[in-house]
Amino acid sequence: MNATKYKRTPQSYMEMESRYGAHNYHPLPVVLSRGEGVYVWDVDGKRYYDFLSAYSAVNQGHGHPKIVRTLQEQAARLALTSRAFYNDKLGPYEKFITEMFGYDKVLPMNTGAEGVETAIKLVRKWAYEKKGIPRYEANIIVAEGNFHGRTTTIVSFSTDPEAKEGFGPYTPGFTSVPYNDLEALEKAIQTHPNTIAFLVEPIQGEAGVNVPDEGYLKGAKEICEKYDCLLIADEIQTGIARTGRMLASDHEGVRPDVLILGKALSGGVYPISAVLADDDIMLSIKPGQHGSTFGGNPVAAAVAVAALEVVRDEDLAGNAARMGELFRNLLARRTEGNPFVKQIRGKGLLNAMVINDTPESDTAWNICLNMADKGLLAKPTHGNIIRFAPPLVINEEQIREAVDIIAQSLEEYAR
Ligand code: IF1
Repeated sequence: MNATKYKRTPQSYMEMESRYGAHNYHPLPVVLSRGEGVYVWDVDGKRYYDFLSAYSAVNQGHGHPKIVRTLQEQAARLALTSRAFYNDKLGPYEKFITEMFGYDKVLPMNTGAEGVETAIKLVRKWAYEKKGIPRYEANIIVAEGNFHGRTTTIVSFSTDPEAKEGFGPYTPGFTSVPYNDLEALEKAIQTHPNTIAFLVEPIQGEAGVNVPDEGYLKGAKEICEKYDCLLIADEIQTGIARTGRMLASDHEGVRPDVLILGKALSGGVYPISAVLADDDIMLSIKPGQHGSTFGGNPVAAAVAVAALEVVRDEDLAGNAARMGELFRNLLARRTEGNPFVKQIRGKGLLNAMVINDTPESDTAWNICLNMADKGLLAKPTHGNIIRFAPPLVINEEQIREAVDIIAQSLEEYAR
């Protein structure tokens, strides 16, 4: 037998993914095999700061002992029952999460996109039953530049050609308005009297950490109230302490009518999403009308409680606020005058740097390659924007070292 045939090099893993996997991603050329806290290691044992955190799913840090232990113990004890029967983890989880976020009820699902789909179905049902909207005439307003997932309905109201083009026919029932524009929102509701809801990200993640003006979400909530529409907040990426508060909506004291959570609701070990709402809305969906084989399974329920307890007990929101402030200040100071740095923006530990080059250029990609070389992983979005979103357990010393790496990479590039 030829032993070399079985040799596993970084190159061989990348080739296997390319040969046997669909080409729906273009990853940075690193092959990871281990993680702990804010760090990940590649197959050669090289350590990196993880400044993507699996798109904010790993807020609690890689391999958090409490979350991993909960996952292992519950998987061994009872993993899946389906919702045809009760289980002894779901009820306690539902009580815990509704009390934590202050809603009457929760509907458990798995992926973020499923959470968004669930919210859409929920508000439509509510509208036909409670609001008296003519059958199948309900309209939902969304924001330009949104990212809510990959299902056919969700890409139907995307404004990103990459996410949308070629996947029609598209689902009707959505109108989009410019983000961060309250006047446009109100006008759209007036133009579409069957509008039932406004679906929005408190900060647009995929759009490149697009932080709206202060008061935007509060204003949107007021407009929704004025026209008896529901505010649906997609906090799949901004929630669970990422922006320095438990929810990004908390920054403005806004309580969305429908709240969607995902990603870090599991600490990144399992796909868990949730839709929260009060009885008036949630009870519009009756037995048999919506569901999921895996939604609300015992592993998910146990893991979500553990993941939320970690966020609360370790004050990850407070740490995200403090470390985010430090990160933006240090980075701004260290990159002052660098011709490639156009803007640094963000809230808490959801941050981005806009690179001063066209979206078609490979400048941001090359800077990311250089940072990876120096031991920090981040990925460009929309060509010229680099997101910086480390796990929320990061400390001051680690922030300083990470800023050193980022600043050095940018300096080298500017030379
Ligand atoms: C991909 C970005 C992040 C989300 C919000 C719902 C979902 C997401 C606000 C869907 C998912 C992802 C998924 C991932 C890339 C990614 C992403 F690059 F597109 F912009 F996070 F920043 N709502 N975001 O951000 O959740 O169904 O994936 O669990 O699709 O490649 P999901």
